[in-house]
Amino acid sequence: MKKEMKVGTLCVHAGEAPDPLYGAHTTPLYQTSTFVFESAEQAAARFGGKEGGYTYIRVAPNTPTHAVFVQKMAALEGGETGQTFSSGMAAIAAIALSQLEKGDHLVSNDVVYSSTYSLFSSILTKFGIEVSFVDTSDLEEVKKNVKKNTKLVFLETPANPTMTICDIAEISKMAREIGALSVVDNTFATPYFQRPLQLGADVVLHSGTKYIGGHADLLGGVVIGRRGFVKSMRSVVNNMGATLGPHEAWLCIRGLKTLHLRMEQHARNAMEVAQFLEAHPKIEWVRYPGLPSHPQHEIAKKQMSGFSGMISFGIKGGIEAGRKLMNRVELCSLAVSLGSVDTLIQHPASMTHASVSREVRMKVGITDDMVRLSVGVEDSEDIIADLDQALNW
Ligand code: LCS
Repeated sequence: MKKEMKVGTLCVHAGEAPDPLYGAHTTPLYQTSTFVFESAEQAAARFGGKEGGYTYIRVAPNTPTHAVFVQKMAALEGGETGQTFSSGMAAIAAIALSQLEKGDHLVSNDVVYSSTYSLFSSILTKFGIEVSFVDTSDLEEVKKNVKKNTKLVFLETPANPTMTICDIAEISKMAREIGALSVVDNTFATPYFQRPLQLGADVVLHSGTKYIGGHADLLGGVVIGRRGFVKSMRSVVNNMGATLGPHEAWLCIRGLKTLHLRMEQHARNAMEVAQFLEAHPKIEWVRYPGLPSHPQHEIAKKQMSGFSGMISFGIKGGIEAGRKLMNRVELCSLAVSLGSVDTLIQHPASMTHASVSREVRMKVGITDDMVRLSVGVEDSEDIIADLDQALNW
């Protein structure tokens, strides 16, 4: 595919070609666990790494369906190649396990998805890896915390659930200077609004469960980076077994075909909902990167071409009032996950981030009054009307 194709065209076409066997227009779903070889010699060449191609579903590049998903994502992120996983967490675990060893130091955002926090704070540390959770929105803090043995700098921006933004270009530069790898969890923004590799990051990853799949019907993950980096993950990929199912890979391809359309609508709706909430007398505060009131609005404008569909806000009356709101919504679903076509509402302190201690939550700003909205692609008037009636007590 020509380099200069626009993003919408890439969403629809990148990585795909008519099936050479029967001419099927859409990418076939290779629902198979194993592959038949033409000869014992060919099998030996494939397993010996002398010939590319497919062997067994757990072994990269898994199946031709997975390969198309990787190519589409690589085109969208502007990266060389990648690897799919059974979940976003599997993708993060594989990056950490393949790049870090005993005595290495990891710098991470202090606000990250709760399982990322647990993986870093409770699991990696068991293997002698040192972890520092840092307010990465403050470049001085990052500078103060990187050390000689820092091997990996992990950024989640916008961060789940505070929507804190950090400067990908500046921090990637700092990481490069000390020989550390910069990794960005781009789940909230998607490559439609933010392309970390173009900003200087080494690796980008997604929970494919969210905007990539887009319809709340699958679990998946994907990592994009340079060929050498992806190769360096291969042993962990092939032996850990956190393999994406072929059907999920196929659903991700289908989801990506409309990523550009969905993201435009998510962002347009989120801006309208954020403005509605900011003006509402029962709302204490709103965090949406597109609002001038967001503390890192300027950085967001610099590195994002749009502000996606995630909002967090505090309600007057704290958690009791928040519960009342969540119990009163009718159109919005009270559910975790995010990035689906339908609007989801949840309470981070008692739901997504309940596994993070209250002390840590308070320190990093995951307050008890915080409600998180994943704004869907419905008509914005209807989402706002639902929130308005739910707040009317
Ligand atoms: N990264 C981010 C930023 C996430 O929000 C999540 C999941 C993950 C990684 C992990 O992805 P998974 O393994 O679930 O595919 N976030 C969730 C959330 O906020 N609610 O439920 C899941």
